[in-house]
Amino acid sequence: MDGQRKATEAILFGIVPMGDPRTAAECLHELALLADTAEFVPAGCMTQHRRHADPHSYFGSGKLEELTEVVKLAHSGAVICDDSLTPNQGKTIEAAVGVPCIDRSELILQIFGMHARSPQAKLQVELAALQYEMPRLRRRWTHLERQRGGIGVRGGAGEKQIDVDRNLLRTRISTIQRDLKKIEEHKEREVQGRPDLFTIALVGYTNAGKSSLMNKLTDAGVLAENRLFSTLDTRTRPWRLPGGRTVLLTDTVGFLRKLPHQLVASFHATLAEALHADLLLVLIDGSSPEAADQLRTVDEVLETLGSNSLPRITVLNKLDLVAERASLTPLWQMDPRAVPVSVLTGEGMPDLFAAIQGHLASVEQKVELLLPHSAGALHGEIRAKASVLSEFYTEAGCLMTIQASPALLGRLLAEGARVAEPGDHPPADPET
Ligand SMILES: Nc1nc2c(ncn2[C@@H]2O[C@H](COP(=O)(O)OP(=O)(O)OP(=O)(O)O)[C@@H](O)[C@H]2O)c(=O)[nH]1
Ligand SMILES: [Mg+2]
Repeated sequence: MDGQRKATEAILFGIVPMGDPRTAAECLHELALLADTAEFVPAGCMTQHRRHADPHSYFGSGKLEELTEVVKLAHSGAVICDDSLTPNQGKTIEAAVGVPCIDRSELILQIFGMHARSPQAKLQVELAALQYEMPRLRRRWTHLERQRGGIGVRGGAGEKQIDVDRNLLRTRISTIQRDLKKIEEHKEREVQGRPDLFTIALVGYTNAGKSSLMNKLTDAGVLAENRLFSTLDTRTRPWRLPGGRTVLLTDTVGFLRKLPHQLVASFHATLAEALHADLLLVLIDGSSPEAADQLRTVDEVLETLGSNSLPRITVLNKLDLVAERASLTPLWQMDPRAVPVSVLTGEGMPDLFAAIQGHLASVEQKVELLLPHSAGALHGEIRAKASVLSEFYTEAGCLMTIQASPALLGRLLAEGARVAEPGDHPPADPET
């Protein structure tokens, strides 16, 4: 990032439901975080109580005049809207306030653009940005022509240029879609080639602590910081559960209220990869006043992705910042089995492990196997992939009581293990 660049001061604005008792700053708190992450300096907040946005100007005309006054007084360089604006609304607002108007989608796209690292994430962000740009080309050009009006630009040049630009965008969009398809096919093969380990995906609201939990449980060393959308890439690492068994843990991009649909669409493959999981850990910042809204948003996004029927454990993180446990009551009403933890202090982690083990016990089968000496090579694999509840060596081989997925059991039986029979047990010692 250019250290010389002076951050632009921006006035934040948005519509709130009639009767919402919160202050403008409280209502726009998340937008302020987004603006800050995108390196704007939030310099003021303005809200209007309305049932619906004005289709032409978003705010009503009186309120828009007020916003214009504030922009002038504060010498702000931009205004940032809490919602996605239609191209027409954006144009009307810019004409009134006289500085660039950035809407929520554009802001989120900028942040994704700043944080994208892998070729896949970069392409996904570019695709979403181009799709966002397409219907707005006209606005950009009328804007440019107005700015350059005094220096002899002939009328209508923009119109032709819009057609040229639109064609360029279409070509670029199809190239990106083709490149992404190749990357996705490659990743799909990678996922299919994974060993048959139980897979847990960390999903949830952005900044809830997913990457911090991943780092705590594995040696992933992924970036975890107090910014929105630090993680844009899916990363999968083995995690040795207490007891020695290994599962796979996947960290991925966070969710957010009013996420631009272009982004959800273009990150669909990344999210779908994460959602190839056997269990979801849904992380929420339990200390946030908006935790219940965060949980609802995560539900909505999972539903959009067709993944709301996957088994899940809700995790209420940042318990160290929760002053009164009673404040978690609304969340427990939404999910009575939600587990409160603090990834930072470790509080509640044993409860989370117990909840995961409990889930495993409910979906896996418990059997006693005899592993004959001839199939001894399977021993290491069983220890890594299944929960071993007891183990006993006899003359015929190793008697193991294990808990494993039906798929793994099927394979073990096909490769030489067999279900133990009463005769496999050594006779009881008459002395005892
Ligand atoms: N106080 C407190 N802070 C935490 C805890 N867990 C994580 N954090 C902090 O919360 C911030 C966000 O953590 P991340 O792990 O990056 O969150 P994430 O869910 O991966 O976020 P994105 O990748 O941006 O969606 C970081 O500053 C962490 O240090 C916790 O239990 N308590
Ligand atoms: Mg993260």
